[in-house]
Amino acid sequence: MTQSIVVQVGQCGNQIGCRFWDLALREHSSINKQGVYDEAMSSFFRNVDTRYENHSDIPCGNAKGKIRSLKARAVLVDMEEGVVSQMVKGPLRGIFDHQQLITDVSGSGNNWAVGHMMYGPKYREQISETVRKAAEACDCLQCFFVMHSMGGGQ
Ligand SMILES: Nc1nc2c(ncn2[C@@H]2O[C@H](COP(=O)(O)OP(=O)(O)OP(=O)(O)O)[C@@H](O)[C@H]2O)c(=O)[nH]1
Ligand SMILES: [Mg+2]
Repeated sequence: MTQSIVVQVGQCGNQIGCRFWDLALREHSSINKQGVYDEAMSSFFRNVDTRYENHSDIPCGNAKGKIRSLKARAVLVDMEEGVVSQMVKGPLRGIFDHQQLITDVSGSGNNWAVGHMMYGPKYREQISETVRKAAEACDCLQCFFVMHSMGGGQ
């Protein structure tokens, strides 16, 4: 089975991403009634529970807030930390760890030049390193989804 990595950037990208992960978990729990880690699940989630040898024995649960063994194959980038902070405090908090988050405080204020000239060079290395680590956790990487608005300074 192949895997996909979601890169969500800026307020819009992260808000849409938040809906995406919520829906992915809902779909999983309505189709996979036993709540086990299967191949379909591995497309968007990696399993960090090392206690089980056989993948299909791994319980990954259905209740969103309680999931601890699943981590989204995602990189969250926003130079204004508000939306990402809300996400990691909300019901989806269990599926992200802090190594997947790249945030700053002030944002670009809808100014593309600030994003391009200031935050771009400052965070380029960290973003590519985080994406590289997400790619290394895949057996067979199929694609990247990049979610962002067409406006905004990102
Ligand atoms: N469809 C949709 N559009 C959004 C959403 N949030 C913001 N936008 C649109 O995105 C554009 C602004 O871009 P943002 O994503 O807020 O900006 P940003 O990427 O965070 O960049 P800065 O805040 O300028 O650093 C505006 O056109 C908004 O209408 C959302 O949740 N859904
Ligand atoms: Mg913003």
